[in-house]
Amino acid sequence: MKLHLVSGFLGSGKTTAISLACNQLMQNGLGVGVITNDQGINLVDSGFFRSLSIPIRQVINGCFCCNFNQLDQSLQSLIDSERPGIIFAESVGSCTDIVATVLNPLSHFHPDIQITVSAFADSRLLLTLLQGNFTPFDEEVNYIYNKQLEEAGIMVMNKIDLLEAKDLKELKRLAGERFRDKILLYQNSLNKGSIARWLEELDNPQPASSNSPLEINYDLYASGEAKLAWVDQEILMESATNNAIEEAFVLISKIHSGIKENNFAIGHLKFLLNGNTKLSYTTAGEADARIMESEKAFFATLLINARVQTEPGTLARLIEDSIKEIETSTGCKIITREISAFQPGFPSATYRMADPFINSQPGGG
Ligand SMILES: Nc1nc2c(ncn2[C@@H]2O[C@H](COP(=O)(O)OP(=O)(O)OP(=O)(O)O)[C@@H](O)[C@H]2O)c(=O)[nH]1
Ligand SMILES: [Mg+2]
Repeated sequence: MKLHLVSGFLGSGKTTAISLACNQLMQNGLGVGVITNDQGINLVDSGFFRSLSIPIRQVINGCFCCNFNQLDQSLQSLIDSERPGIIFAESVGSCTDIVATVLNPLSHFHPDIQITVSAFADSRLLLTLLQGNFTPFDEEVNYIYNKQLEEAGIMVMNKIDLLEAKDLKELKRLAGERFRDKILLYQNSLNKGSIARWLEELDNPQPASSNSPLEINYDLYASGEAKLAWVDQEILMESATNNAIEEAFVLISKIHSGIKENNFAIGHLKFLLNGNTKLSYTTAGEADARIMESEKAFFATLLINARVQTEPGTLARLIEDSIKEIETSTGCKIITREISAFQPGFPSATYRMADPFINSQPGGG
């Protein structure tokens, strides 16, 4: 059994790559499974994987490292019920230190499982950082971003299709200089060939030394996480005019533009419409809606997962105001079924091991 840990910042493309990789593996007759992870409970990504009939388990209410036992149980449950050859575990995009707190404990307790770690980065954001330019995020958030890249043996510089040729050349030069000892992949996760290349790399046994346990300042890490607000909200839209889908798109666009107008940096703003259509905005701006606005419906469900650099109360109010405005302008009725707004708590790992086979000490943080 192989387990591929997939880390990397919010919106860098982990779910996209994993879903395409699973499709390819399933087409080749291999059993797969995915473990999703988040600080929240009601996850767009879990719904997205379910809509693709990919078997999943979730580790919720905190990162893998703080919920190691839940991760372990999810792994066992997937193995027992699906007998997969390959499992992908996608860690929440605000999490780091996973070599010491996830990889090493897993290797310690499951020496029979072959484990890899890939860290994803949005090539555009990474290039900005490597060039020494300002990103839209505060320094403490960038600290997490850099730590995620530092620890993984395989670095996937993703979304290269969105870079101009000269920028890709520059990224290759700068990344080659900074990450000398890593396997560097320049990837377009929407492209089958690019995903096949990643899978090929994952198939090679990774020497334990290719991943590096971090020296990390947990206070700084925690303050980076605390800079981000999380709002998860599930709503039901009832249209007076059989236009619930169109009205949902208007609401999505209203929430996005509200966040932009306030100049809040977006980690990831994602939506799951009717349990099967994922729309996604990151700080670089793209939304990849498969347009279905002309579809007629009296009802639509919308799950909102917003991870944005601001206060949770501010973000929740912005979403609520957008909802009210859409109700007034379209005449539809919007019922909130579930909502939570918070910022991630101080990370406190179940285990922290500098080496899987030598020392073991409880706790990170
Ligand atoms: N053009 C392009 N878009 C991509 C690529 N990979 C991902 N995306 C888009 O980037 C957005 C975010 O992708 P996700 O796969 O949801 O990112 P993620 O890392 O799983 O995000 P979190 O789980 O929130 O941390 C979506 O709009 C994807 O369609 C890529 O290689 N090229
Ligand atoms: Mg994801």
